[in-house]
Amino acid sequence: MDLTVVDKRYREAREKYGELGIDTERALEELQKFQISLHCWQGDDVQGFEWQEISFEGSGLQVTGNFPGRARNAAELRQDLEKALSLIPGHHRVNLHSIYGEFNGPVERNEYEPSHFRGWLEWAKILNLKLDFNATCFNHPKAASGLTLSHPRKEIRKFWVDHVKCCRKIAAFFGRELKSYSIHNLWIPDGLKDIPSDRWLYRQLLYDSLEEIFELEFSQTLLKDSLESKLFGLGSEAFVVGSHEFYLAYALKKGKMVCLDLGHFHPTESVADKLSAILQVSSELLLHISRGLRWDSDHVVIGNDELDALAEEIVNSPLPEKIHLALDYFDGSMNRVGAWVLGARSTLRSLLRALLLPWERIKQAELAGESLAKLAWRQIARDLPLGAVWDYYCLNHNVPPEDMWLAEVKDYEEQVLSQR
Ligand code: RNT
Ligand code: ZN
Repeated sequence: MDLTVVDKRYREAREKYGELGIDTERALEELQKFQISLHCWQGDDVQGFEWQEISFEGSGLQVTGNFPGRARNAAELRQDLEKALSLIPGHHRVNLHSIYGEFNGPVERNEYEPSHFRGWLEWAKILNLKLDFNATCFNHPKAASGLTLSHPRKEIRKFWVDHVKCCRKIAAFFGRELKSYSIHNLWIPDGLKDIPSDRWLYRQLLYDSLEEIFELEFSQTLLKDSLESKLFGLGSEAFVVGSHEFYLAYALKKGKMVCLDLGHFHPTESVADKLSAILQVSSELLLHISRGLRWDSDHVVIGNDELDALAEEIVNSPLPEKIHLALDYFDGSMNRVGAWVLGARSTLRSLLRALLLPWERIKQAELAGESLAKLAWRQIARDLPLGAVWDYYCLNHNVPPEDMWLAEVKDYEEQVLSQR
């Protein structure tokens, strides 16, 4: 698209928004502040680089699709991430799972060390990227039963406790080296396929494991811990040990944050509604932005009502910087680089949409009890030229506008992915 056309359309849009008292320049400045943590695991269908074949048994996770070009090693994954980042406006973060270390031979998960992530660190330094991190308590023979930190057998629990301890150290190492906190998120698959007879036992075991894990304290400038709950998973239909209530209670008591994954609640439950509730008490939280179709299906994020509602809550929060954004989905049925780009761009575009709503009018109408006007302003806002502002933002950040990124992804597919 011609630069001058984008410019002209933007100027027209700015005027149109201005008539409603909306300052597009301010919105674009605000948008620039949002950082999204790009999940490395979309690049290779959550395979990782361990020496042993991974199995999804007991993990509750399922990746479908066999699109060609999956990254097979760290160099390819980094190359793909770079491509994706070059098509997403703004400056973002990268989220690693522990199985993406460069191990050069058999290393057990309770032996993971910062040195296994030197390659990622050097890369992040060159690109000025901050890294987040995740323990991987799944896709492993010791997790095949679907129980890890709450396993009734002490030695299994200990193995996973030690693994998470290693991972928190690695995250803190990133924090120190990159001079920015690293978020360590903990999700475990623990649960039961059928009716539990002793819910208390598993939750007490998990509680005790967490106490051991968090014994070692780090400054929040290096490491921020988050805990991710789930409603149910494959094989944990009847009972999930780390439920929302469990982690919320734990996090509030211990000064940790919770991670809310959009796919981890009942389909009619609104995650957007939870932000202002939790943040009255908790000082921060993490979002796993995903798109569940009927269940926690981890579909690629695209704009929809749920994402828009979430974005509205984020931009209306008095402390938007306390809401950490990360993507979480894995779809192997399409170009994986494009899947990152689409999800990140859709999230940013929803944030921009939310920043450009006529809030003054909507809020005033609500406070004055004018319900009709409140709804009408929302409806009127649907006709505003959001796309023109978005394209202008993209071009200003040297990334292609909405109708052009797909061609670049296709090009990369032909030049790079299809050669693998
Ligand atoms: C699983 C959780 C978790 C994972 C990643 C790979 O249901 O959403 O966040 O997706 O750790
Ligand atoms: Zn998640």
